[in-house]
Amino acid sequence: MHTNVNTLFEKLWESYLAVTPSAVTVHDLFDKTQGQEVVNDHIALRTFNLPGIGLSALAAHFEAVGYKACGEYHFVSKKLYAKHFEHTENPDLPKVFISELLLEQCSESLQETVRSLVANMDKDTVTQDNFLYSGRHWDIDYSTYQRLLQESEFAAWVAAWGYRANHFTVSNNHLSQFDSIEQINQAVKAAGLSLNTAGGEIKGSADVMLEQSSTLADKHPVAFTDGERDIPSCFYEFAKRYPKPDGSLFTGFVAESADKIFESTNAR
Ligand code: OOG
Ligand code: NI
Repeated sequence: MHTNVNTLFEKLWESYLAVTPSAVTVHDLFDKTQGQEVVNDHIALRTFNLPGIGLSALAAHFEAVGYKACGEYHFVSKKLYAKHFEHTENPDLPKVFISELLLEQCSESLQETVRSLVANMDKDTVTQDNFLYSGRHWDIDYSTYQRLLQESEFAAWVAAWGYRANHFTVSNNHLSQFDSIEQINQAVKAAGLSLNTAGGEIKGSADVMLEQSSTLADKHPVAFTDGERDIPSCFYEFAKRYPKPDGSLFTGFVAESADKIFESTNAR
């Protein structure tokens, strides 16, 4: 486990950039117009709820550098469970959203496939420093990926990409030259990128204290045992937070919006 939170995020960023070339375009868009560092609202990671590699195993890496669990979320039709984490001392550090696929709710065949992939993984790797950005620990062929895709886009994504951040999120609240998600969306589209339109370009509203949008994941080559293929990798998100009745900014997530953000990595 890392002891330095900044090193952990730097490494997560590097492994994300390696498969998400459009992230450079997005990052430049806001860094150049702002002349300052982009502040990340949050990042997200995914896993399966198998012993030793579930949500809590990933969370332990963040807990080791000062994070604590703050909210939980259920996605019934996607068969996912998630929690979000905040840093106990530094509210400017990115929040972390971790989700796991509830395998016991999936078909026997999906369960068997996932168990056999994960069986190839050395369980000690889970506690190593680099685990959260270590990618895939098993071989997979393209037809297995496609079979998973038919039942669960989430399962197929984790099976193909393994452990890495699936998105970083620009905090609109920290951008001085963009007042709204709408304005950000215009700039992102003008830069030639496509937005995830599931549930509309903007998910949420001031009423739920959170507005979000995201790009569609890049298509990036993955090595399958039977050859390399381009499949959806990772994406960029934009979030604007609104104050709670007590005046402090809302720090949670909105399940109905998150449900649509997951679809940023859907095959299409
Ligand atoms: C996480 C989707 C949810 C949000 O901001 O609501 C999310 C994922 O795609 O793994 O990031
Ligand atoms: Ni997100």
